[in-house]
Amino acid sequence: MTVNSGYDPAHLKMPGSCVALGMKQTLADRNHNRELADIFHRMAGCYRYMGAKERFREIAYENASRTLHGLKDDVSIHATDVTSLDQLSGIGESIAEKIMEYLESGKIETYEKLKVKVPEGLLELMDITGFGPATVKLLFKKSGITNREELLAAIESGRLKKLKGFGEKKINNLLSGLKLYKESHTRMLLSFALEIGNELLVVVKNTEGVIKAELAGSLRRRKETIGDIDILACAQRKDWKKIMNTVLKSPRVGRVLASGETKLSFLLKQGHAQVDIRLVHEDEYGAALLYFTGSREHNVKLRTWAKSNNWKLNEYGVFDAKTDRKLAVQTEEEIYDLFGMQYIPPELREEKGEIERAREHKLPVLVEGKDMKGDLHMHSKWSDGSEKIETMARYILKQFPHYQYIVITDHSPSQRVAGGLQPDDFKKQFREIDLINEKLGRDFIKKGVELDILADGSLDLPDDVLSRFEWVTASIHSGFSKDNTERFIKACEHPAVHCIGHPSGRLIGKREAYPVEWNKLFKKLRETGTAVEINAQPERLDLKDDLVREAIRQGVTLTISTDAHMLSQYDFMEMGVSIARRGWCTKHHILNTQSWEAVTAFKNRKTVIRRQPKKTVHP
Ligand code: DGT
Ligand code: ZN
Ligand code: CA
Ligand code: CA
Repeated sequence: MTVNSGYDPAHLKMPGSCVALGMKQTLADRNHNRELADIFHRMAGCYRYMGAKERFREIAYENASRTLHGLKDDVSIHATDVTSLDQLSGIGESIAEKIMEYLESGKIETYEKLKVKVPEGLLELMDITGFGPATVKLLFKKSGITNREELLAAIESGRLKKLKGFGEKKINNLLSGLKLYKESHTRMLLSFALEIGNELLVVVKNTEGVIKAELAGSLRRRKETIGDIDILACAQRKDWKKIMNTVLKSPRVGRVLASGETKLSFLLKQGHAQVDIRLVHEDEYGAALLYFTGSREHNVKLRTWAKSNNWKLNEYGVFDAKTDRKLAVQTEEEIYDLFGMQYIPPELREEKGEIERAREHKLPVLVEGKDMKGDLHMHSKWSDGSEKIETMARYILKQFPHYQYIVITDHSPSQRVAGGLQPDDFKKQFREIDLINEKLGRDFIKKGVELDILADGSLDLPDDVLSRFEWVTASIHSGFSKDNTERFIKACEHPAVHCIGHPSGRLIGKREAYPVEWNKLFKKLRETGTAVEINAQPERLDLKDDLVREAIRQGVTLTISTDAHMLSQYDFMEMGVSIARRGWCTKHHILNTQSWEAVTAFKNRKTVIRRQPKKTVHP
C-alpha cells in the first residue's frame, strides 16, 4: 500500500486502535487524539491549498495527524511539556506547542486564522479522489464553488462544462469521486464502527441495572461497512428509564433522533454516524439478539422455516403457532438447537446457504483470532512504517504472545514515495534482523518484501535478490484502471513469489477495485501454489468476503495480514479474521494459522509445482 491509504481523518472514519484488545480506555481519553488529528489534517489541507510554498507545513501537519491516530494512549499522557511531546515521531516543537495550546484552551489560534482564509467546504472537496488543490482553487476562483453541493449543481446544470479545463473526462472523474465520497459518508468503515460501538458497549454494560449487552446488526456480523451501530441490552423494566438517561449523558451522544422506553437513536457528536440502542426483558434477550443481528434476509428465511414447522419466531421469542404459548428457549443457541440447527455464527447470517448447512450440521468451524500464528505483511521504518524492527518485534511478543513469527515486508525500489528499498538496503536490513533475532534468542523475525508488480507483470527486483527473501508478497501499486489479470498471472508464475497482496486494489469509499478475472486468477494461484492475501487494513479488507469464499471453493490458500505501518495497526488482524469468517474459512484455509515450518513447506511445494509442468510440455 502507499503512504496514506490507511487513513482519512477528514471523515473521522479511521482505523481504531482498541479494536481487538478490549476497551480499556474511556470515552474522554480517546477524544483528544481523534479531535487533534482531525484539526491537524484540516490545517494540512489549508496549507496544501495555499500551494508549494507551504508544502513543508502541509507535510508536517499530515504526519502529526497520522501519529496522533496511531497513538495508543491519549496524547495528554505524553503532554507533560513541549519536549516530551517532541519525542513522539512526527511531532516537532511547533506542533507540540499547538497540542499544549489545545489541551489547555480547547482551541488552536493558528487554525482559527487558517479557517478564515480557506473555506471549510473546499477542504472537504480536496479530500475527494481526483480533486487536487489546483482543481479546487480553479473551481472557487472561476465559478465561486465552495462545497460539494455547489459543485454538483454546477455539473448538473452544465455550467461546469463551459469552464476552461473541464472536459467530459475530467467531469466524469469528479462525478465518480463525489459518488464514492457519498457512499463512504453514508456507511462507516468496520474499524470505525467497531471502535465506537465497543466504546458505547462499555458505557451500556457499566450502567447500573444492565444484565447483558451486545453489539447487534451488521456490526455483529462484521460487514465491511456499517450503516448504523446497533446495541442490544436487557434489564428489568424498572431500570429502563434510568439506563437510557445514563447512556444519553455519554460524551459521544450528539443529536437525539428518538428516545423512547425501549429504543434510543442518536447521531454521534463527531461525524454523521447513527447509533440505535434497544432495551428488552431478560427472557426476550436471545430472540431479540437473533432478530436485531439480522441480516434481514437471514431472519426472513429462519422465520419462514419456523412457520412451516408450526412455530412462530419474532423478536420476543419462539411460540407454539397453534396455542401461542411461549417456549422456554432463552438464548440464540437454544433457538437454533430447537430448530435442529447448528449455532450459526453472526458472520454467516447473510442467507447464503448457512441455514441449510446448519440443518445438515455441516457448517465450517470458522477461523478465530487466536488461531493466527504470525503476520506476513508489515512495514518498518526502513520504508514507510513508523517503527524500528526491534520495537515492532518486542511489542508483538508482548501483545500477541501466540504469534510465532512476523515477516517484515518493506517496499521494493519502485515504490519511491513509500521509501522503497534498494538491494543493498535489504542486505543491511537482513543483518539487522539477524542481530535482533540473536538478541531475542529465537528466529522470530522473518525477512520479506512487498514486491511491486510492474506494468508488464515483471518484478521489481532481480531473481538473485528475490531468492534471498524468506517471504515475498507481490502487489500492484499502479495502473488501477485497467484489467490486471495478466500482470498477476505473470507474477504467480514466478517461483520466488509466495503471495499476492491486496489483490483488488480497492480502497473502500475512495477507489473502486480494478477489473480482475477472478476465476482465471484463482485457477493460476492454485496451480502455481501461490497464496492470496486478505489485507486487514480498514479501507482495504481485500480480498473481500464473497471472493474469499470463492477462492477457497477453488482450493486457493489464503493469508491474513495487517500490512501494518504502526504499532496500533497490529490489532487489525482481528478484522482480517472477520472477513475470513464471512468467507466461510476454517483455520486450515489460512496459511498463517500454521507454524513457520508449514509455511516453508508451502513455499517448497511451489518450487516443485513449477518444475512439473515444464516436463509435461516437452514430452
Ligand atoms: P446496516 O445498519 O445497514 O449496516 O445493516 P443492519 O443489518 O445492521 O440493519 P439495521 O440496522 O437496519 O437493522 C438491524 C437488524 O435488525 C437487521 O439486520 C435485521 C433486523 N431488522 C430490522 N428491521 C427489520 C425488518 O423490518 N425485518 C426483519 N426481518 N428484520 C429487521
Ligand atoms: Zn503494504
Ligand atoms: Ca445497523
Ligand atoms: Ca439500526
